[in-house]
Formats: sequence, C-alpha cells, structure tokens
Amino acid sequence: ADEHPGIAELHTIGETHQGRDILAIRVTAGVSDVPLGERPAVLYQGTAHAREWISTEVTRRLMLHFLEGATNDPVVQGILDTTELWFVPVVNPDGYQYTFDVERLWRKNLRDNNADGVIDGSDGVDLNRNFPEHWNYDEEGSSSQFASDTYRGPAPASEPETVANMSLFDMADFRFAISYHSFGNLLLYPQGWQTQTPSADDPIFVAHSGTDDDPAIPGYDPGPSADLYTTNGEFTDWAHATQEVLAWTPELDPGCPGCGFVFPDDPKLVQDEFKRNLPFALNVARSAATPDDRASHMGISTEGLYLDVSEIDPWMTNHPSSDLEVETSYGGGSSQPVEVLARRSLSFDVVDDAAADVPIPAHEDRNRAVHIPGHASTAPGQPNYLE
Ligand code: 0X9
Ligand code: ZN
Repeated sequence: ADEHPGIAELHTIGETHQGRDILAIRVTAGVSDVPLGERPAVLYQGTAHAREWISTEVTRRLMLHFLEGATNDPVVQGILDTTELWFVPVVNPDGYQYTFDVERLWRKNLRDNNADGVIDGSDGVDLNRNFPEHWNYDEEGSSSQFASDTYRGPAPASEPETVANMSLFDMADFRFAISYHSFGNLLLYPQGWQTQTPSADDPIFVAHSGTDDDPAIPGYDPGPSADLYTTNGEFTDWAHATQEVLAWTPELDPGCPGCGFVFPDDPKLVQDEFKRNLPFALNVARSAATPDDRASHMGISTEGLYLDVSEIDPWMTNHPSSDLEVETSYGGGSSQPVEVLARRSLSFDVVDDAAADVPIPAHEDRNRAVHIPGHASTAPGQPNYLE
C-alpha cells in the first residue's frame, strides 16, 4: 500500500487468538477519496486453511497484477476506475505461521479448544465451518469434535478470523467473492450445505463458471459445492445466502501429481497456476458493476427466466431442484407451487403486488436462503407477471 498510495489502502480488520493482525488491502482508483461502500466491490482471499499456501500466493499475485497494471494495462485501469477490489492474502495468520513452525499440514486456526494452554491436535477451529449460515446443521458437513479437522467451533462466528472476514462485508459493497483454497482443480459455488440443491442464482453461476465441457478456469470442474461434499457454516454459502454475494471456492491445482496441499516451491509452477486463474478473476472483476447482466468469457449469456437449468448446463438435466417444469398445472386454489429460476432484478416485478391473490414461493424460499414474497394474480383483467 505504501508503494501504491493512489490506489491501495491497508486495513487491519481483526486480530487472531495469538494477537496477529488480519490484514486486508483495498484497491481502487483514487482510493483515499472514495468513501467506503461507494463502488461495487469484489473480494479475493486466500489461506482460510493454513496449509493451502498456494491460495495466498495466487491472491497476492492477483493483487500485484492490479497494482502494477494500474499504470499501463487498460483492462486493469477500466476495472479500478469503477470497481473496488479487496484482497485478504491470509485469512488465518495463526494457522499459517503454525504451518511454518510446527506442522506443515495444519488446517484450522489456533483456538485453544480445551483451554490447557498448549496448542496440539485437539485444538483449532475450521474457519470454513464457523460462519453463521446453516452452522451446525448436521455432523456430516462439520464436526462437534475438538480434534476434527472440520471442528465448527463453540458457536457461529465464535472465531476472530470469522468476525474479521464478516466485518469486511460492512465496509464494502461486495457483488462477488472468491475464496481460494487447494487442492482439487474445482470451481465450486453454493449451495454446499445440502446435495441436489443448486441455488436460484445457478444460471448466473453457470454463466460465470462455465460447464464441465468449457470451464472458466482451464482444467477445472465447475459445479455446486455440495457435489464435492457437504459443508455447513461455510464462507461461500454465508456470503451468498446472507449477503447476496455470488461467491466461489476455487480448489487450486496441487502443482504435481501427489503433491496435495504441498504445492512445489517452484516459481514457474506458482506463476502458471496464477496465470491459469487470472482470466476468471478478471472477468469477475469486470462484471462487478453489472452483476446481474454479464457476458461470460465462455459466451454463456443468461436469460431472465428458466424452467430448467439444463437449458444452459446439460449436466444438470433431471436435477430435481432445478427442473421446475410440471406436466399439468392444477389451478383454482390448489397449493401447487409455480416456480421459475429468475434473474434477481426481474424478481422485483413479482414482489408485493397488492392486487395479487396467488402466492408464488420463490425458488430460494424452499431453501430458506432468501425470502421473496412473490405474488401473481389470476383475476380476470389483472396482469400475470409470469406470462
Ligand atoms: O472443505 C472445505 O472447506 C473446502 N475444501 S478444502 O479441501 N480446501 O478444505 C471446500 C469448501 C467448499 N464447499 C463444499 N464442498 N460444500
Ligand atoms: Zn481449504
């Protein structure tokens, strides 16, 4: 931030159990003159899980790409003139330090779970299970056991790192968030708490993420995160369900077959992985000013309404939660839901119509993620907004 005073600002957003600062860098043109929250924003973060070092390096190199491109790269300049970018290279500084000093494969933060004054295998909270969204929903998606690598913590947002991460959303108007993890060559998006439950934003997620045949990050498999395994109290589900932020978990490449979490200490391989991720990261930033209406770099456009996500992603065919077509519509007072997957801006057209007499539970309503009281009229002469 000192080297780029016109565009970068350093923020301390929290303090860990062991007293380390949690740092965030805010990057936008004329930063000191732009009030917090004024410009649409994107969050990029790494190393919520201590051992996933490549995620910090990808986040850091992405930040440098913007800082250095601000003087000579028209794409970067266009983004920084309209959009605010936030970078948190290390979400979990205590755990990260511990992977250097004690245990290379440590994952969690350094909460002293049993308060015995010593950090050992029974300590630490998985920060990606500590968010207040379906927290503690079940024992499969997170654990109640201190020693588990997915221990969810004693309460939702019990951890200072979680609170710091959440506090950013009060400082900026995020449209998108990318939380880099490793490993697996995956591009995951909500929902993660339950299988077979794509979100109502699935069409826009697919437009950004691509499909298995044409992924936004070359060689990665995009898809709803519960396809990997279920999680609860997880960051991207929280950002999406409670902040209306489209959020992704890219699971980065391991760097070599069998390298797992230990990406090789090889600058060329690190740079290759950063470069592979750059186009997706840039496209997300380029879309922040118009998150509802964007053209993906795969050329996938989004329609206003879908009856079935398989219309844009054939891999989703027959998905029970996104195939909303019905053979017969039973009108006249039955409780049959009428559902579509609708672009967010369109949903306003069907909300709170005083003349309406048929409630339309929005798709998200079923998942309790967002309550949208939609209504349409069946009375003669009244407009039916779904026609
Ligand atoms: O388990 C996690 O928190 C993430 N994977 S990692 O190997 N980096 O630990 C995945 C989180 C994505 N969400 C779901 N899979 N539901
Ligand atoms: Zn991880």
